[in-house]
Amino acid sequence: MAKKNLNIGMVGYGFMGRAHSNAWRRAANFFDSGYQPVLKAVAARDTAKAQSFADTWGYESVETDWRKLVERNDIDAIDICVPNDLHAEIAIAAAKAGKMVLCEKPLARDAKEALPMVRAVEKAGVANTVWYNYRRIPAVTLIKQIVDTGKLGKIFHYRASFLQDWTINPDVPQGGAGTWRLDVKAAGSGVTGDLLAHCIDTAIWINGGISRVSAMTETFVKERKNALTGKKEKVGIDDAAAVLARYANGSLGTFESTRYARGHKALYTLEINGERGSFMWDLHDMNHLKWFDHSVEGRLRGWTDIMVTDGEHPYLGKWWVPGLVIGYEHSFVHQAADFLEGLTTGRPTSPTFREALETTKVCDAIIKSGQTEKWVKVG
Ligand code: SOE
Repeated sequence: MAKKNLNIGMVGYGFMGRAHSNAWRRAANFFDSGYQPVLKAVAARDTAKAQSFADTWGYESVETDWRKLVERNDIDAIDICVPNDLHAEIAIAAAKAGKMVLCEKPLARDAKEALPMVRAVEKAGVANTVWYNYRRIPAVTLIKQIVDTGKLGKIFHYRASFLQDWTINPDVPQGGAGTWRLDVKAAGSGVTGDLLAHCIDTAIWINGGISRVSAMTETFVKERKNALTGKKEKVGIDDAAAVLARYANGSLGTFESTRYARGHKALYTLEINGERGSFMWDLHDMNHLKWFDHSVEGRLRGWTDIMVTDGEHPYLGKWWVPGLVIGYEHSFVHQAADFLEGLTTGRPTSPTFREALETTKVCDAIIKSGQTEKWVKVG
């Protein structure tokens, strides 16, 4: 069957621009669908850097204004890889122009900003998704598949944390290309929108909706130099967050994220405990999954270490042979591949903008609870 071209217009060329470009390049090599992604154009303000990015990744052309990209007739999908404060304007313009929209996480700085984005893609009837990539690590997808079968029985707990240590030094600036995540105007929030959002997305996907939260948040470094102006400014982001949560299914959640856990670079861990079994997983050992099955005979019962590389495991049948591992970048390839499959079958690619709005609502509730020191209802 002849494949249709899917012409991608990438906005941004940073860390995520590379992760997404790599995903588009590889998805159709490893996964079947009716579409062939074509890296048509990249938009960024700095022409020289955009051109060098285009040359490295094989984009056919360069625009210095994302608006030009959105107007182009030869672009089918806009992929947004710029700081959070630009997501809404670009996504809404792209949807209005009839383009499919893929947006890097979090959807927006808060739910108020995200809601018009949801409405815009729904009104335009265009395919849309938010890149919450960790769901698509095979071990994590496997947890979802098994929980969905009911094998764990009643769920009591779902806990997750995402720990880093890169902002402990007070000389790290806020604002600017590499450090916009520390500037509340650009990012919307700190670790809550940047790291905890990943944990919340996966939690909702596996264990269902979160109804209430109680959070403790802290900003350890109160002032930082702005990388653009050179002036010291008050820091508006949360550096750390610890959260208690109640799920709609009656289970309890605990979440933690910080950029002040010395020694941890990107330690995402999650655990789910049910009546009949539990799963434990962490990103530093991402191809392994710990499984406890209480139905096993008492003498042999214990934590099992599953190496998730078999052809029967999610996505792995498309890669190498059992025992050969995959990495971080594959989670993005899987998301691109799922999007292409969604276009082929007509099924939306989760999380859609509407689904990702739920995560943003939980993040908003966490920030509000941290500020008020009270339980906050989500939404
Ligand atoms: C921040 O350091 C960051 O790059 C996040 O922005 C990503 O979403 C996360 O996956 C890794 O950490």
